[in-house]
Amino acid sequence: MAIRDIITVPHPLLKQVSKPVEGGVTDELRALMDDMLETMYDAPGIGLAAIQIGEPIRVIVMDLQERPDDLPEDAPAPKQPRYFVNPEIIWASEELSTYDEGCLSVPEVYDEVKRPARVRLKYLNYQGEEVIEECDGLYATCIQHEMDHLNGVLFIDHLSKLKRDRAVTKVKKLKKVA
Ligand code: K1U
Ligand code: ZN
Repeated sequence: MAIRDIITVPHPLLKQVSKPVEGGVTDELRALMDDMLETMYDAPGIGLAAIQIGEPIRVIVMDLQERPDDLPEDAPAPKQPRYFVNPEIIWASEELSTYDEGCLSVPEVYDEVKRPARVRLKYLNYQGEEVIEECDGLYATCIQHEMDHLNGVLFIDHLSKLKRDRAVTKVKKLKKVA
């Protein structure tokens, strides 16, 4: 496994639409998903799309780092990795929910985005099996944010032009001092 570099705005790849995975879930693809997960944990983040490490294919990893109620305060959250190959949203609720989103490709910028509160998903998992499931809460928010990445859309594209331009300028400045 390896930690890969995460690309940040205004990298042109972040605007690219990612291609579906052909030929199912192979060992090579699982190795890429392992790298993505390690990169996401290292960042740290709760989701990552393959395009964020420069791979324009429709693959997402996620771990919402939910803590069971009975877990001692000093214990780390148990790992609950999720893998999505060729994910599709097959239904979205009319009801919306708002979340203060962040993005590893737009570091240190957070803002509210309104999205459908519940979605039904279809995807292939780590074993290459087809899964259909409904989700809500942070899971629904995060999968929609990551699916936006697969379509070349960033959370700042849901904001005003003024806020978007400010976000890009802030990241450019951060990179200059790093
Ligand atoms: O860049 C990304 O796509 C990952 C992004 C996912 C996300 C966060 C919030 C709402 C929607 C999607 C992040 O993980 S940003 C970092 C973050 O949220 C976080 C980091 C450490 C602990 C907990 C959360
Ligand atoms: Zn993101």
